[in-house]
Amino acid sequence: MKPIKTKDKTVLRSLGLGGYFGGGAEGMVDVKDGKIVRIRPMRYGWKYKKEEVRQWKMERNGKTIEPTWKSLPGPFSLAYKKRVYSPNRIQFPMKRVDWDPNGERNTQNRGKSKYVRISWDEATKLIADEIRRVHKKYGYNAILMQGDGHGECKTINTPHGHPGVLLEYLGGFTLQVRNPDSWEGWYWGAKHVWGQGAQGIMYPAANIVKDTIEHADMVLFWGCDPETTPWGFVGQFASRLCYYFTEIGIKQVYICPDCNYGAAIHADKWIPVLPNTDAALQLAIIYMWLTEGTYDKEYVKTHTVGMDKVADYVLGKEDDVPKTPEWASEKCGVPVWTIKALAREFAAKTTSIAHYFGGGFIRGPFSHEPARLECILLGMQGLGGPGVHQHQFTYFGLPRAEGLGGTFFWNPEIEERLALPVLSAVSAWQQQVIPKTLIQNAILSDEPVTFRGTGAQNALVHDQFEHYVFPIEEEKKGSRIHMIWADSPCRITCWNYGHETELAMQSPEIECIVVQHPWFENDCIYGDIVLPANTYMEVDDIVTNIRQGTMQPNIMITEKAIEPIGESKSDAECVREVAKQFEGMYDQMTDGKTTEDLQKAIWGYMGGEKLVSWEQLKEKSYWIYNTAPDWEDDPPGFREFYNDPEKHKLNTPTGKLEFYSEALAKAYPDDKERGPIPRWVEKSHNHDERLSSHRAKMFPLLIMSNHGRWRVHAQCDDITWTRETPTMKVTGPDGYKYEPCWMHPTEAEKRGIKTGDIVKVFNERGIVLAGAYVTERVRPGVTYVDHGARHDPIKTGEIERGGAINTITPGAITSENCVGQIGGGYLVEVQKVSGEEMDQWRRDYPEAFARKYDPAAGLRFDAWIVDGGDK
Ligand SMILES: Nc1nc2c(c(=O)[nH]1)N[C@H]1C(S)=C(S)[C@@H](COP(=O)(O)OP(=O)(O)OC[C@H]3O[C@@H](n4cnc5c(=O)[nH]c(N)nc54)[C@H](O)[C@@H]3O)O[C@H]1N2
Ligand SMILES: Nc1nc2c(c(=O)[nH]1)N[C@H]1C(S)=C(S)[C@@H](COP(=O)(O)OP(=O)(O)OC[C@H]3O[C@@H](n4cnc5c(=O)[nH]c(N)nc54)[C@H](O)[C@@H]3O)O[C@H]1N2
Ligand SMILES: [Mo]
Repeated sequence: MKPIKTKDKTVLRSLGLGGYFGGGAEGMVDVKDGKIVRIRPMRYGWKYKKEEVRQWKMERNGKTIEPTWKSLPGPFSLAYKKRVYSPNRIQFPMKRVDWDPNGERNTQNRGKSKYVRISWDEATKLIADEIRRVHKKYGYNAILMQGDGHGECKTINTPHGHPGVLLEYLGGFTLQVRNPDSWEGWYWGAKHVWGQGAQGIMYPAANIVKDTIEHADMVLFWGCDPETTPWGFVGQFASRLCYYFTEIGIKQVYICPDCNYGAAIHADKWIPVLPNTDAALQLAIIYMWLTEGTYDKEYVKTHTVGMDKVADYVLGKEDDVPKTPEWASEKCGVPVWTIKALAREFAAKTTSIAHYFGGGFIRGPFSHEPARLECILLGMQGLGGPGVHQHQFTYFGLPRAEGLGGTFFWNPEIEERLALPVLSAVSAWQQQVIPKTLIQNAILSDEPVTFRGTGAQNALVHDQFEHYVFPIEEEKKGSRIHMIWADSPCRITCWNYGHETELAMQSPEIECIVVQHPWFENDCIYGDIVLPANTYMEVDDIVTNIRQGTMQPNIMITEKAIEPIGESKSDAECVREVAKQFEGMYDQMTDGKTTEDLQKAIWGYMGGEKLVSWEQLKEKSYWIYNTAPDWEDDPPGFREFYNDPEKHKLNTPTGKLEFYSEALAKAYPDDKERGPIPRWVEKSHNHDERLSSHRAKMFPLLIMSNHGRWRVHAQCDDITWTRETPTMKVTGPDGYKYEPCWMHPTEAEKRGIKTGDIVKVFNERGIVLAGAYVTERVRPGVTYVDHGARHDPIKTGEIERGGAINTITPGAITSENCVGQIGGGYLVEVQKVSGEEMDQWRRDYPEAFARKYDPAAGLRFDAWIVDGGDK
């Protein structure tokens, strides 16, 4: 009997969704009859034998850990065909039905009115005409390019930023600078203590995994879920590492408001803390160490500055308030005896702290304070010594690969030669810039917007001392925003105060909004002209799976799996089509290079020729890097500084760990939120978000907003398989799949709420509907809704049905001189939505409830098209 043919071909993919920094979570995609039939983990041995690749191994107590010979992608990666074939895919170019560039633009109807299909020709002509008009009337800085964000791990067809390449050739544009959203606290805080690393995390971080395995007794997972967030970019190796920690006897303590997925499996102890109160807990630990004398006094003397000032504050000499465990317990909700036990255990055991990035711990109001306090905690216990590190867990710290320099994207020469958007949000700098957290202010406020520091992700620390203003002077072609071109349209569901963003998008000042996107979701519904972009499955490309958390760094030539869906084109092609409308621009954009030319060039920049021939790479379609033979010689983390702080200075003004920052004291003497030493800030003119506030009488719960286990931010909210999971969506009595809102049984009972009820989460900034999920896995005093659920407005700027919780996050930045955003740790109330209230909304906003909706995948693309698009 002939075997059944289950596939015509298999192609490789990076299934990570981190975007252009290089991929991970590799997989194999099987295609039959032009359709993706399944996605499997990658077998690294597909075309190579294990002996051909040099691998690393680590050992303690005779037990070993090494990379697996099969990739470990997360569930949404393996389910990604559902995303490719989502009913939510944009099939053709469109125009908003009541947007007329020669007549009424009806900007107030953005987010409400539907769309009509237009041809590629018409769409590109409309866009080019608008660019010319806006340039003539206001100048090129009147166009804002929103091109940052994560996304599929393509390189040539990379998501985000292609429009910037064209706009730059046409004169320039206003750059939306992406604030360091993943790292707010580290960036605005820790950088001033240990100086190192662009984003402010501990860096260098070579070999800290090995050093921790060999020397640590305990790891504190402080705002860290190794069973969830490693999935988004690199896959599940972190999980293996945690099991291994247990096997070799490393104690794992989880400090977080929820018993998160990592805690549920690996924790020896879970310490449920209230959101954004970690600073109180940390100060009490310092208090215990100071009063019991249990810290490394010699190290503090030789490696740090400012311990005396911190001690004065902690012991109450500065403000008459000793930061005792009793003081802290009231604020952070952790029992006094637990604080004491944690402080003593931390001092007695060789301890590292692990984050993936840090969660709400470093993304709340004043997040620079807990971040700086962590540097002090580690500093007081001999940071850099054996087993004492900060882990950005598995992100950095695995063994070095041979021949792997930087990534292709970090080479500044490439940008020009290949005309690719090289980290557009980071390095394609423009004269006029506006931080992403301040876009609404830039549009809605009549006053110029001023800010200290841009928040650019790889900016050096001096940027935080610069004074900026938007718009820049008229002589320098400064202008307010009158047109937006967005290829990462999820500001509403991922950034600060989304309801205000909705209103900004409806401003008559914004005469034209162009969006290009594979899926019709989130901010797309505020666009005037829509271009259909396609997915990684539909293009030829090359990808470098070399993130530091990748256990088998490799590079892949990736052949397209399927033909483009509908009339979609790649992000690069979308922009090139518009370029055709400008004399000579198409040729300038492509420079006559084919995809293979670009693949070859990128491989060349990666140092390819020295590693493997182009012919072999093409034939096998992937290459696995060897572990560097001398990887064990890399000093772990801050070891050199630990050994000799005079010879190996840190990148701070004094070269030491600056518990007290003279630079901050001088630049911002009146800053009550980020002073020269980290403090507990109860409230400020920016944020009044503590349970002690009078606002807490109305909004008595602190909200936590994590990164979705079943999504990557706004991505993958429409995957039918994962939507069946009760922690991904809660099916309401009306059949709509609501975003889960976690509550402790005691809090739910007080409010008469049961699992499955439709609830509203609200504060002064608006209402978000959700589905109640009652569980003891979250502590009392807290409610928890992930960020990133798909925006489905009932009333623009006020009521949200899809669960996009960021519509009600604070609009205010991290603190006065830090343009970071707030993700969690603010006040809300949760109430059950009565049938009456729902009926009233149905009567008041019938069009919002009439949209075509498929519970399995959510809102459909055709919900937004006049006559469902069949014309
Ligand atoms: N409440 C709260 N909010 C948060 C956070 C939090 O912890 N809590 N975390 C913050 C953090 S750390 C981050 S990184 C941000 C995430 O914010 P983003 O990085 O902006 O979010 P993503 O949804 O990953 O991706 C951006 C958009 O790109 C789209 N996209 C994907 N692939 C492609 C492509 O090939 N082409 C085009 N044109 N588009 C594509 C996606 O569908 C999505 O709309 O959210 C921040 N917001
Ligand atoms: N599946 C999945 N993977 C992802 C992403 C995704 O969206 N989905 N996003 C990617 C991106 S861009 C980033 S930046 C990283 C983010 O990675 P992280 O920053 O690690 O992710 P979070 O989910 O925000 O937070 C981690 C944990 O912090 C805890 N936490 C929340 N608030 C507090 C608090 O106030 N105090 C303390 N002590 N703990 C708190 C929660 O238990 C939460 O599980 O993940 C990446 N990977
Ligand atoms: Mo992030």
